[in-house]
Amino acid sequence: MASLVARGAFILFEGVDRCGKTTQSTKLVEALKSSGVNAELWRYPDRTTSMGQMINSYLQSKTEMDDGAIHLLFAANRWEKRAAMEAKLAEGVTLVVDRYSYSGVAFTAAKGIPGLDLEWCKSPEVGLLRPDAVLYLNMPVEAAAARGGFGEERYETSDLQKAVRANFDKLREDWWTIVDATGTVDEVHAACRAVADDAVAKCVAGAPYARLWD
Ligand code: NYM
Repeated sequence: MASLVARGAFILFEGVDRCGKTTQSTKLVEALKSSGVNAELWRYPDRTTSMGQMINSYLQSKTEMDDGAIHLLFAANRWEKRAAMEAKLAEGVTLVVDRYSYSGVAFTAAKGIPGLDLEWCKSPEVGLLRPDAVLYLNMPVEAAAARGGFGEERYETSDLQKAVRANFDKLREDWWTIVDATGTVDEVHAACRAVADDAVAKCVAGAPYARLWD
């Protein structure tokens, strides 16, 4: 049985490319810290590890890789950080995370490779720590693309992003918070801050850990 312990909160940002995740996650960490919450910003893929460097090289189209193999590598990049993540939370550090397993599933399944459907994509993620709160920055792909266009990396095309968005719609769970990401930076931040404060308070009061996809 999961024990009730005071711990940090795991707060996750998800959404299509260019929806504002990096701006909002950075701003949220600054805001939490300035109100005395011990918080850190993490992101996936974590490109600093040797697996992360392989992922980085794939995303930059410097290497090719089988679609199933790169999917498992993205998942393995979360597994290799799992113990460190859990240790941080147990120390009372709140982790604001920019992308996680939901991106992993939404992106690979968007490729439409026979056999690599949502269920297949979820399986290597099962058992990873489940976030305490998901802030899904909801933005139509056209609005995201209008923010300066997609970049040079693999996956940064409107068609793929539309399929990713449709997959996020299928993955959404009722405990997620859907934030209208078309608002101003401050409006979006205020919505995210309220959810984060609530998650932090619940975890300080003692909250069990949950696992994907329970
Ligand atoms: N991505 C990200 C995946 O395909 N699978 C994953 O598990 C994760 C975490 O990598 N286009 C994709 C989504 C992005 C790209 O992310 C890199 P970012 O946030 O642009 O660094």
